[in-house]
Amino acid sequence: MVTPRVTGGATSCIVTKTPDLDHDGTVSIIDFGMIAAAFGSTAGSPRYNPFADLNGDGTVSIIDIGILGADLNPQRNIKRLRRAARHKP
Ligand SMILES: [Ca+2]
Ligand SMILES: [Ca+2]
Repeated sequence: MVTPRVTGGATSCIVTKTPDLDHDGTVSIIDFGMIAAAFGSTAGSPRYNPFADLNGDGTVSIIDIGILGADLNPQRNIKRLRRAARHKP
C-alpha cells in the first residue's frame, strides 16, 4: 500500500504492507485481532507476525495499528457481510 503525503510543499509517500492480513478483501476487526495478538513483539520473538508489522520496522506497535485503523471501515464490512448472507444457499 502506498500512501501519498504533501507536507510544507514537499511530497513523499509511505509504503506499507496490506492491512488486510487474512486476505478476505476487507480490513476488519479480524485483521485488528491478528495485529493485537502480535502487539509488542519484535522480529525473532515467538509471537512476531511479519504480516502484522505493516511498516516493516521489526516491531508490531501502535504505528501498525494506526496504519490498519486508517483503512478500517466498519460500514463497508457490514455491507459485505449482509451481501454474503443474502447469497447463502
Ligand atoms: Ca481482512
Ligand atoms: Ca511495525
